Amino acid sequence: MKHFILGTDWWSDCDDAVALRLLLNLHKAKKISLDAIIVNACMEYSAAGMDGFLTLSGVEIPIGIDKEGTDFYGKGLYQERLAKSAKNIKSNDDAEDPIKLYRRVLANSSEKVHILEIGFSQVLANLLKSEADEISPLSGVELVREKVEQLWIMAGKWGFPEGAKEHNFCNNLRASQAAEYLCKYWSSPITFLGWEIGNTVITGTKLDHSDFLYQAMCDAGYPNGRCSWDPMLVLLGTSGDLTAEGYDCVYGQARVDGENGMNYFTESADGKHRYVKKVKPDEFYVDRIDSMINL
Ligand SMILES: [Ca+2]
Repeated sequence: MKHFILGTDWWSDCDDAVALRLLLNLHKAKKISLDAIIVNACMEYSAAGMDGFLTLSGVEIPIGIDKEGTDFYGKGLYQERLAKSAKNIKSNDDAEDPIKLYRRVLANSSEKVHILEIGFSQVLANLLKSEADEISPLSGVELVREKVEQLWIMAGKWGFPEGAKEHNFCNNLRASQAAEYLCKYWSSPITFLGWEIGNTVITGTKLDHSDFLYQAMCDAGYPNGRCSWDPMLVLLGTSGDLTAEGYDCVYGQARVDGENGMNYFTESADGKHRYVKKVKPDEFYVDRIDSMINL
């Protein structure tokens, strides 16, 4: 069984919640193992809201949070209601340090782990910068090289020769600088799923109105479904089969300008990075996701 760690901004948009539902359904069906969740943006109810979502879903998974991640543009709208259902975590102080949690899960894993990232890049960049400690004698770069099979990340806009800007890379200077560092120094293969992939794929329209995921989407301001950037990334990463999931890809080297968040891509057949392109009509991805997110 493949093992995964999820990084999420769990912030202003609810496609993270749709993605988490899909991932938890796979976890509960024992098709994958979700070993930790790292929240990389932070407002009062972030960690408790995540714990509430997990509690309502009937699972317990370690949660880490970057408590310094308070400076992103936007605000969380659906976390406060979810926090009322929290069982283990009542405030952000009850959640684990995100770097220690990453290091512990990676160090203790007997096989390589996949990382799914559907938020900002600063925790992953800080993981790379981490030094040997009581958890592992390996540095962050070494730990990622030895224990991470692949990073799957929803970020960037790809296929634009002059470069492009996307939220997860350019929300603020910290996000942009971290993304630049990640593209330069991340030591496993990276698959990017860009803004252009999920923007026209609207999911969540068939949820039962008594479902707490539907309530979260309403709280976020999207009662009629939402773009599927994050659930598409989670589905692709957990499957790992690009052809079966309706994608082609381009290999090369991604780069982000840390000053402004612009992303660029240099194609090369032996590149460690790749971005995906859709080869099916949007209805294909809509039907796949909507069939996998019921409670
Ligand atoms: Ca997100």
